[in-house]
Amino acid sequence: MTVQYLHLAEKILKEGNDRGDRTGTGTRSIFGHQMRFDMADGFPLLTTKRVAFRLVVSELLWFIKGDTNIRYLLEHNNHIWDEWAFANYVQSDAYTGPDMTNFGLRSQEDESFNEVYQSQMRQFTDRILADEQFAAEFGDLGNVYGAQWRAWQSRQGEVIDQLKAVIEQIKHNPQSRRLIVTAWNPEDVPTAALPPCHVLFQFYVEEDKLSLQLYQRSGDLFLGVPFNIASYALLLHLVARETGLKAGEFIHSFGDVHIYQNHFDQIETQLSREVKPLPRLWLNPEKTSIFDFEVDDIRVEGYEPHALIKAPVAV
Ligand code: UFP
Repeated sequence: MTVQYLHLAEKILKEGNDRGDRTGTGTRSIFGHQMRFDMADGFPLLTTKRVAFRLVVSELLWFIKGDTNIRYLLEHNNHIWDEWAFANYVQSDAYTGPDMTNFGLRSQEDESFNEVYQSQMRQFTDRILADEQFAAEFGDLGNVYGAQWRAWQSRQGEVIDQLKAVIEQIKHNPQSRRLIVTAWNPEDVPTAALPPCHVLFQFYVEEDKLSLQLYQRSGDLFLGVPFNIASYALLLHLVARETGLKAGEFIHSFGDVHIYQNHFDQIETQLSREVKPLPRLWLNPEKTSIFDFEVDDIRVEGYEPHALIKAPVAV
């Protein structure tokens, strides 16, 4: 798995186009790529740097629950969606603190601004945890994955549970070519803070094996992609458990897959590291339904990666 990832990194560095991007950081990117990970080879968690699997788990369970409020994530000490909720908050009339315009880039470039930002952010997340009403107003991210997967609003005013429906279809109509969950809703795109990066996924059943293919429209190879691979591989395992099938392949298809200019050194560090064996996934054997899993029911065993590599996130 790590070899395919490093191969993609080399391909982007060698063949990619240097481009400006929405965040103002600049990337090197290619368009269109596919990786295939056979779950029989081990759980695809990158070994050339440590990936925070516990964050993958709580985020995925948050999606599966249909939750869209960052409060659940904060309760599990997961801060990966904080910036998006904070951005809504600082743009609202309720926010009266120091100017936070363009906080993502400024916090990376200006150390004194970064201190002010970190302090405002801490106050914000503390209040989400402590104050239920504040959380309801400013912790909710609206139409993000949880809502699209579990509570898609139809034109007729009905609510469609795509995840439940696709699981039913896998169980009762496994040869279907329509085993799809989509997060991309054109109606929401103009107003979404972050339109879905994982646009759509499809299942395929062959004998006793379940496979999953994801189409990711945009992938940050260093920070986002290792996380995304682990997340969808875990989703595949959970749906396989629920449907009584074996986890087969996770196929990862990309649109624009890129390396940010300020991640080049970190990628080079990874390329210089030796690949290690993949870990195994442990799922609590007492749980069968995907909707019953909690964070303690899921872990990886035998994960001994190289050390964490830090890098700025483009917001
Ligand atoms: N990104 C990922 N994976 C994710 C996620 C975001 O790689 O799961 F939510 C990256 C891709 C891109 C940026 O670098 O975040 C989103 O920006 P844009 O919407 O302009 O593609």
